[in-house]
Amino acid sequence: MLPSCPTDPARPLRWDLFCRVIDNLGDIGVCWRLAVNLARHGHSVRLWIDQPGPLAWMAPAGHPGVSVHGWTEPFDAAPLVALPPGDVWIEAFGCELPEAFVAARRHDPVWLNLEYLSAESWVERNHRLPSPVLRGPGQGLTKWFFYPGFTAGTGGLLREPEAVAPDRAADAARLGSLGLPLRPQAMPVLLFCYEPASLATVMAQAADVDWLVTPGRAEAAASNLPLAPGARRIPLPPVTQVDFDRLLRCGHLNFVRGEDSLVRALWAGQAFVWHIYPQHDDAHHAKLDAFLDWLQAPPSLRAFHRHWNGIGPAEVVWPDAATLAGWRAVAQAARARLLEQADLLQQLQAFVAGHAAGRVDIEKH
Ligand code: TRH
Repeated sequence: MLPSCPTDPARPLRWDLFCRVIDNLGDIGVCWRLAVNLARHGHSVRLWIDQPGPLAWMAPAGHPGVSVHGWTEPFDAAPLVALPPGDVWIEAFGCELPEAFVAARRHDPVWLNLEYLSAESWVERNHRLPSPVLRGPGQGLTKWFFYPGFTAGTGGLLREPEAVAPDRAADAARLGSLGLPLRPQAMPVLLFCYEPASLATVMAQAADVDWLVTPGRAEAAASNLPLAPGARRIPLPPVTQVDFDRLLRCGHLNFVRGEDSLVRALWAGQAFVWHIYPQHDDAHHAKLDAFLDWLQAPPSLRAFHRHWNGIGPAEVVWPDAATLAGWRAVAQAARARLLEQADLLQQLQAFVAGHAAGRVDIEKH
């Protein structure tokens, strides 16, 4: 047994964060955001990632305190000797850490498995559960499940200062410099989605809208669809994560998808519709319902979500001004509830500090 890492909560820690990109942008998006948040709290982070390509436009300037390392298999552990050992390991979304990395450890870290986001009730039960490592070079260690979530009994959500107190003037100046041809009389609507079941119907109804269409799947899905009178498509380039958040704050209605942009839409406090990441066994249906329950979504917003996500026969109706105001009010109320709770960074730091003080098992059981 190696000595435990000195997780003195008063000193900045070294975090090894592992990310394996499955598809889309969520894996890298969440991990980059987490790394930056940790660094902003004084920690140093090594982000090990198998496909770092999108960081070239998502975060071209990098961030002080975050170093990005390629993760290739077989993992070459030799360079680790020259690096200070990590205090905390995070395997994001159940990506298994390379055995060579685990075997090369010089002390026993706090080992966390950061899971996917869900509003389902089982999340509170599973959050912070231990998972003893029974075989391999980590045998004898314990991994801990860490679940982000929307309630106080979960690990919370990542929340930057800009999410709490946005600088509207800086947002406007920066978005102005992107040169988007927004028209004052048209409503800006951000489109970030997969291939929604009702995209054609929605676009045909949405009059006087400036559609800010994100590149990739949304652009491919929307490019040839007929528009309603007075509507226009504005194709976006890939923008940095910071600018993406700004776009969400400026959109009067935001179509978001996956995991990370959903959270940013909540912080933006504007009306939004979520295209949930589809799972082959339709497990996302219950996940969507749980989220809409937590959101306290009115019937119009529920119906729109079901249609957008291809669930059930609900008739899609483009929201009028009053309906949209109602959706925005719901988003803002949810945001206010979230601001009352500890965020993911606070929870992570408290968990690691509790681990150092030997309190973790006692708290959970
Ligand atoms: O890309 P996604 O659909 O990612 C998904 C989900 O996270 C899903 O839960 C997961 O299982 C799957 O990947 C593997 O959506 P998401 O999570 O919103 O991530 C998008 C990220 O891309 C987010 O961090 C914002 C960022 N982004 C930019 O920074 N600039 C851009 O121009 C765009 C379009 C996105």
